[in-house]
Amino acid sequence: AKKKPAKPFNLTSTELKKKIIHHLHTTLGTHEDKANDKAWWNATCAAVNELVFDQLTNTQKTHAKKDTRAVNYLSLEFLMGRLLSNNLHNLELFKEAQSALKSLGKDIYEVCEEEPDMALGNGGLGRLAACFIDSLATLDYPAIGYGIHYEHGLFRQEFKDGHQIERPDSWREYGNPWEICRPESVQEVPLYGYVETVIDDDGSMRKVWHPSRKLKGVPWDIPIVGYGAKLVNVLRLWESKPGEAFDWDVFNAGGYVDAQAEKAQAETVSKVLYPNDSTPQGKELRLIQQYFFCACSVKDIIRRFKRANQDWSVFPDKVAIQLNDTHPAVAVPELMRILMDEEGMNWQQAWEISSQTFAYTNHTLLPEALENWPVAMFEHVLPRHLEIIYEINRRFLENEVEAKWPGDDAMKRKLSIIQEGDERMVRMAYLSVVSSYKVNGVAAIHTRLVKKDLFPEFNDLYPEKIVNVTNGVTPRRWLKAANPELAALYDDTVGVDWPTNLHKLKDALPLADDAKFQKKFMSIKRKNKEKLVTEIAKLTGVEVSADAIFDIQIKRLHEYKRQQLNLIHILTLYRRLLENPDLDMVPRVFIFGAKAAPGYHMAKQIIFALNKIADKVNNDNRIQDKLKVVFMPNYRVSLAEKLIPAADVSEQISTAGLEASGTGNMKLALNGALTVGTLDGANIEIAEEVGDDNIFIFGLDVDQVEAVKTNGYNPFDYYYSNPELKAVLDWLDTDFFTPGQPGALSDIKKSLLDWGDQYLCLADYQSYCDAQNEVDVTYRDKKLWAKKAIINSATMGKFNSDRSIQDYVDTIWHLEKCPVKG
Ligand code: 26M
Repeated sequence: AKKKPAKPFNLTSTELKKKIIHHLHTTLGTHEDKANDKAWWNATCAAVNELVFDQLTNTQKTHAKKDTRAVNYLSLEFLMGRLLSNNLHNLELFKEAQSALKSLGKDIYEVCEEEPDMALGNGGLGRLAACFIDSLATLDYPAIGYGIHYEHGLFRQEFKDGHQIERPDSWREYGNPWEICRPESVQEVPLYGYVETVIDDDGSMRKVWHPSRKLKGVPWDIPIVGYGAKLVNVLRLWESKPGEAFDWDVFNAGGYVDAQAEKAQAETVSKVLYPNDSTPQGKELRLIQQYFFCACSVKDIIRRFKRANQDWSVFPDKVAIQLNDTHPAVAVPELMRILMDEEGMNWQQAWEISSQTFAYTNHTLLPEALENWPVAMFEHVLPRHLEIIYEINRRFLENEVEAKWPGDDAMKRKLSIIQEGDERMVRMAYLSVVSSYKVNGVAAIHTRLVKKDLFPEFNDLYPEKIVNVTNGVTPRRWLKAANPELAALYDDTVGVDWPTNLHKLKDALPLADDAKFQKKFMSIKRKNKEKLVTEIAKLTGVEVSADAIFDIQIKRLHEYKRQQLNLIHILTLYRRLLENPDLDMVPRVFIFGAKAAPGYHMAKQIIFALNKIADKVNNDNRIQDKLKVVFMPNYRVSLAEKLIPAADVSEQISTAGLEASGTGNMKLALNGALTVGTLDGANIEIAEEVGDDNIFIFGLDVDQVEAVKTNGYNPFDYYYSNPELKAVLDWLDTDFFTPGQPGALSDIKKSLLDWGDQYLCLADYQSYCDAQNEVDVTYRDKKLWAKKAIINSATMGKFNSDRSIQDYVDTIWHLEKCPVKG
């Protein structure tokens, strides 16, 4: 094994211990004798911050001085999870902190458990943003993440009689040690009002927006420590407050209550994260959230630009703005507005700059997930921005579309940023494509479909614009921190530099067949499973055995992700077991973690059904514990960190063509789970890396899905021709799982039959059952399974988010590294 490079901070555990105690006394105002774990956690964070804040200042000085090009990552979501363990790992001080706390009688894992998750995101898109800012800092790239300082992150999930209920999440109720408020950098945000056209003396025309309300954006900075801690970037999150023009006169004149109400309204803007991840609801508050944080961020970007530059024409050389989906697309008309209305540029000058600045990442092909805003609402909230969007659209249609398809009005209607009809809509995806210099999909197949199905005409118009950047995950959080024992095994086997060069794991491949290595690898898996057994008992009361196959599906609940396919397969096994309790099968524990959007009826039904099935199966002593079903409540980043290292099987079973990439698939394989999956999203690239023998691929591929749909799909064909399938679906109509409530699970059956089975579960059912049978057969051969698990983990090098970021840098951002001296 290679020698470790010098640590960023040469702190001994004794020195760290001193700092922790110091902060326990002076920051927390308590004492060793009476401090609880929360206080120890806070004191440890404060000790870490001493190092981090210093390096943050260094970084900001260096970046300001060098004025290098930077990327500004605009995202409504950053799903950060917990930061203490991650920061300690990135500072390479985890071991030191562990022994420091140990000598104080504290277990570091228990102390870390005190930290509430920063759940400022829904799922994949938000977690990707978090992995990306980790990689940007690790690779020495200047970057800022911009988002919203939500008071409440994604709701906390509880179950009541098997039903999901949503409870507010309050991640910073008692303060948060990681954030720094920057009142010196507040920004003002105008809203509503009207636009005046002014003709100046020289005959030229100007637009003046007279907003009727103003908000204030207060920035909170979270330091982002790169691995090795050379560079500390920031995540800047905006909190909304009433604007300065807040009516103190009304306040003094006895309008105290009204003024308080206005204040509350302003604070509502950053109050809560919208919990949808597939069907935007078109709520005015959501549009205001989007504009609020884009306006603050664009102003902040311009302020920094102006500090170092006089000449606007270099703006696109200094600034890249990445739009994480269309959610922040209103930043485009906002930049145009500032350049024209405030900086006095004409359209060409402003457009030249703006259209070289923005790039857009598409994360979904689901038509219902594409954001469209009613024109009337847009006009009410942002009248000037609507005008600008009209003008972007007019020039696009009259110049570019007309040049390519002369006289083709149908084409103009089709590609218009404004969708005509009863209720006219602003199509945010089209606005984003037209306004960006690059558009990217998030996995090879996804990008292919973005070009072919989502934006084919745009791809004809701009043949170089759409590119692929396959997603990745940070191996620091998802292997080093989450699976310390496997990380240590890799340290010993392939050397210690795999956290920054994940391809290094391949050096372990020759050992995939080695009995001793297999034993080490699988005994780590075993230990992780045993830890999860305890956690499952604690959180659900269900007793499971680590001898069983741990088969895990963790992701948002959505019909396209097909938790219901997993469900009907579980029922299939259960039926077989009831018919033959001596059935020879490897015991299996099916584990779920998933939140449903609060208004998504079918998703909530599927959760309810799984909970009811779990109740029945887990308490049925006829089946000799061969089958267990566990639904872990409140799935979130910190729970993922416990589940993923313990997984044997990773369920990635979306209808082909619908999961843009997936990133859980990468995390699970990296930790030695074997994938049962469709040829969808990044599964395809995972299969290429691990080889066809080491993954259980089933079901229709993208082309077959398309063919089935065009030929007219009828789920009843499968229902009537497959007796086992028919039996399990009919089971859902009885009250077997919901005693006294017949029909309580009928909607699931209906959705799979009467309502057309939109996601082709029945078409893939048999193939899925066969793949699951393969899993059972393969697992019996312990050595064969170990070999496949090792190959899965050791070939995940490509899915390092550092590689994704380097792809963005090479094809889209063109940044230069800007290392910082310690
Ligand atoms: C939109 C409007 C209003 C409220 C919420 C939304 C919204 C929020 C999140 C819509 C979609 C959101 O996320 C979509 C998402 O997470 N997509 C996933 O992105 C991952 C990262 O690229 C991919 O790996 C997943 O395949 C893709 O589903």
